[in-house]
Amino acid sequence: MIDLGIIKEAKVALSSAADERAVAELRVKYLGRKGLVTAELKSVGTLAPRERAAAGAAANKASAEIEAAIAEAENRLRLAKLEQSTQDARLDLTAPSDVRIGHLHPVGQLMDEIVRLFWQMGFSVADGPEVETEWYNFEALLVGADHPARDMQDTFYSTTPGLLPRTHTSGVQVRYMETHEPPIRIIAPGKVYRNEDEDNRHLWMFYQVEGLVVDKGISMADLKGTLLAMLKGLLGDDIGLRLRPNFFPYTEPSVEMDATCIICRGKGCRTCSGTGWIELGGAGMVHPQVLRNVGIDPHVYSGFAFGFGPERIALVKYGIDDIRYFWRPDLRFLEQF
Ligand code: FA5
Repeated sequence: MIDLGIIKEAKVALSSAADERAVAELRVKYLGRKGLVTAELKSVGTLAPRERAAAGAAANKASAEIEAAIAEAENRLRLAKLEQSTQDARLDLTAPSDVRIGHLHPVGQLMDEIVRLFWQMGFSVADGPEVETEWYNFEALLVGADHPARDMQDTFYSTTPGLLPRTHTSGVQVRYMETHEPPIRIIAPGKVYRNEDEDNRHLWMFYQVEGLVVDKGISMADLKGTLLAMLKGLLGDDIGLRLRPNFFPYTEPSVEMDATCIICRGKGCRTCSGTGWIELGGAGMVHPQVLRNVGIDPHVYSGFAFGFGPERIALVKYGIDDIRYFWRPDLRFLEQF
């Protein structure tokens, strides 16, 4: 008959086994081919018949209990291993690191400044789709398919008829007026796309900020005051501003706004093509027909609109001579802002 002390001894040894190897050795010692319990099982056959049943049952019980103790030991070791690996993988927030902290892109910083400035003047921000319909990009702004003004902006066309990457943000004016009653006072910042050859002042993808004010009694003086407030707020009081007559089909009269070239201080250089001025945007009084098209009575309401390029303002603000720097992934440039 098996000595019950063997079970006890095996359980104690298994409960303190330090690793998988120790458990495997204990399995061999008790349950292996020449193991202590195996020997007892084998010896059952040599016993007197009346002793065999009890001795066999005792040896089987010992085998099952030691098997269970082995499984328990293996489980305990597996959990300890898992615990250790999660400890090892824990993130040490105090460990020294050479991670470089990023910041907003210079054009993004300027956009935030522009939005804040207009917010202070009571404007809210409107949005429109970058893939625009020809209707909102052109027709609703009185630029029909055969209108010569289609050539004013080099357009990318898409393979889907009637849709294009917008060439300017002016379509947002129409979208907004269709769904809102005057008084209206919004800006609409966003990306625009033109089929342009890039040079030091031209990009094929750039930002514009559209502005629109519609109310009773709005005049050219309000437009001029708003543009001057914006440019002085962004560029400082010593920047010279020039408004000169221009043409846009959707504004009448129309103006172009220029700022003194900061590189040459008005003397004329490569950046300003020798003129001393940098074109920042276009503007004008909203054409009465544009108002009529969206159901606003031009006898009751009038409005002004403008659209300018923040990258061009950034050129003047930071004294940079090439607009292409902004969208090149060159950290030596971008880290300066
Ligand atoms: C327009 O896009 C008109 N929609 C502006 C407008 C709005 C007029 C509302 C009247 C009423 P223009 O094509 O001139 O106009 O572009 C406006 C400004 O976008 C330019 O003055 C310039 O600042 C910027 N811009 C134009 N083309 C580029 C370009 N290729 N790269 C960078 N900036 C550009």
